[in-house]
Amino acid sequence: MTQGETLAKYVGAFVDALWDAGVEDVCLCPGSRSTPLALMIMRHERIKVWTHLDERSCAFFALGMAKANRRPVAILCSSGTAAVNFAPAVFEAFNAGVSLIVLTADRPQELRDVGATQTIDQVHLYGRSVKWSAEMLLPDAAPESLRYVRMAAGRAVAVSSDGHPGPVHLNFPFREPLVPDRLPAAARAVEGRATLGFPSLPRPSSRVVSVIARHFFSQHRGVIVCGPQDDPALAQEVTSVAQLIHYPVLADVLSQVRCGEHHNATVLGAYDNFLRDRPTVDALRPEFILRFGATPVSKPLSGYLQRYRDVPQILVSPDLTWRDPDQSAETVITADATSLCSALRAEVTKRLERTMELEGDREPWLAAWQQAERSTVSHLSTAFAGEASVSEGGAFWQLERVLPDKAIVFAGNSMPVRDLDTFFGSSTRPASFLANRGASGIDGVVSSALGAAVKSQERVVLAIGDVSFYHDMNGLLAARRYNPNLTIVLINNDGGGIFSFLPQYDDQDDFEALFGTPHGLDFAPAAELYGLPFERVSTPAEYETALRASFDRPGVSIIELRTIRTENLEAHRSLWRDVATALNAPTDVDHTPGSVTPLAAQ
Ligand SMILES: Cc1ncc(C[n+]2csc(CCOP(=O)(O)OP(=O)(O)O)c2C)c(N)n1
Ligand SMILES: [Mg+2]
Repeated sequence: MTQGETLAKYVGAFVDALWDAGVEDVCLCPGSRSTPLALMIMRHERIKVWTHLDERSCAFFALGMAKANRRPVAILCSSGTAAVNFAPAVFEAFNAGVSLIVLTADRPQELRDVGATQTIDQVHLYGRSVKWSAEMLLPDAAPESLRYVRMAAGRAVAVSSDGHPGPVHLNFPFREPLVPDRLPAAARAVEGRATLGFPSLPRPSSRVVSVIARHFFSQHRGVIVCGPQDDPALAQEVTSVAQLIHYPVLADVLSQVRCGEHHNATVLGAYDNFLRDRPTVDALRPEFILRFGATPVSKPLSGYLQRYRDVPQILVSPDLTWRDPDQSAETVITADATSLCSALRAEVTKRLERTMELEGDREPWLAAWQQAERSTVSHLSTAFAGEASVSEGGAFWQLERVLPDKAIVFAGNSMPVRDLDTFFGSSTRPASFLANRGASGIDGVVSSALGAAVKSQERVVLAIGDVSFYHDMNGLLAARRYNPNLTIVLINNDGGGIFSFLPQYDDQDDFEALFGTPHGLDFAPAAELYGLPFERVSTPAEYETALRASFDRPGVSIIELRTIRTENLEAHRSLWRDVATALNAPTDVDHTPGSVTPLAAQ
């Protein structure tokens, strides 16, 4: 058998099995060593190929696709530093629980560690930040090898999608010549079928359900916290339970619980503002806390959870990743959140039907939370409605008002995701929210939003800071190539605005050079480079008109809002001061985004 035939059989078997296992999209970059995989993937009749030039952007684009449609996406690159450029997105995928199948091409064993060009040590390149990694066999058409390579494809997808999803890495050594023959599918066909995995989520045991239900019935001052998570079904289940037991649901903007038809009076989204107020935190002392999802964006909320470490706190986790950096939880339960909530709903309903009574007078507890929420929202509305030019917070408050139903908001790290969480309210209008919060890098956000947009039927709006935008300007090539419906709101405060909220702001001597890092860039020519419409706006009317025009126009548009970092800091401070006053507790307000522990810049 010629090398070309062997490659066609072996690599073809792998690619067919990837498709069988559920991989519909592959994002890849050019290179020589990856030729066998690139050609066989391209020749597959059904797999869709997305080409990119920059591996870092490529991997982040794939990550955005996988986040948006919650399906595995494969990425492929050549050997050497190309594979290292996948790393930021691989680490984000690992932390955030996103299914990525990472395929890297490599030199064969005899060319490793002997001075061959474009060769680095790629074995276990991503360390412990992949769920599985395997060094693949050299191409070989023996039945054992073909069975193995197909099993590896099925297993890679199954491991990657199981429980808390994540990346897997397969490193493929290839010896030259690298071009597979064009064998017809029938000639390539190998006996048997691919091994497929069927991941299933952990269902809660009846013991777990009854332990939590007992808390529900005996503790009337209870709180449910929903942190970042991507299952759209959780919202309906968790809010139904909350309504039955009269607990407030503190819904992180990335929890998918804040906005949608399931929304009811238990769902709160303005707590980041009012939990900065110490008297309010004192007054809202809970007896029991039930938590879902990853670490909330809001530091005041994390502060609240730390403050009440002494009350029973149960954290529900999809697997053994205990996402509780402050160690506030007393108990961690491994279960699928949505299944657990539906089991809890059934259990609570059953107990109520048996005329078991919820202890305590529950109305005042929920009403106190709702009152804090109402007072905050009313104050924010007055403050933002009166703005002459759109502030960074106002950008999110106003976005909520004009966003089309079912749109996806992708938030950049640093202040955008925090301002989204703080100022984008809760409502019955459906919307979903994404961000790269696994490793909270500012390095691939443009690409991830573009990836999410190509997989979404709905409008995607990316809100991003200028430093993050600069970081991934390369990613804009995908806007030109694939032109999905994406509105980019570029919040340009000429540097890292978040750092003004941190203690190092007090050291003004070195602050601008080390943290503020003004760059003075005009981004209009960058938009022009990629042929994208670019508009700079300032007043609320201009902003609204530009947003609406972008929603009506197919493709990618960039709207730039220029703000001033010092004014932004003062605007946040005075809002929170006034919110506290409105809550009738004007003292002791903490002005940093991280109110209890210092905010780590992420
Ligand atoms: C890859 C990476 N490098 C550095 C950081 C640290 N960092 C966190 S926020 C930030 C500044 C971001 O500025 P910008 O995107 O303009 O947002 P702003 O703070 O102005 O809202 C930096 C450098 C990071 N999170 N990720
Ligand atoms: Mg900035």
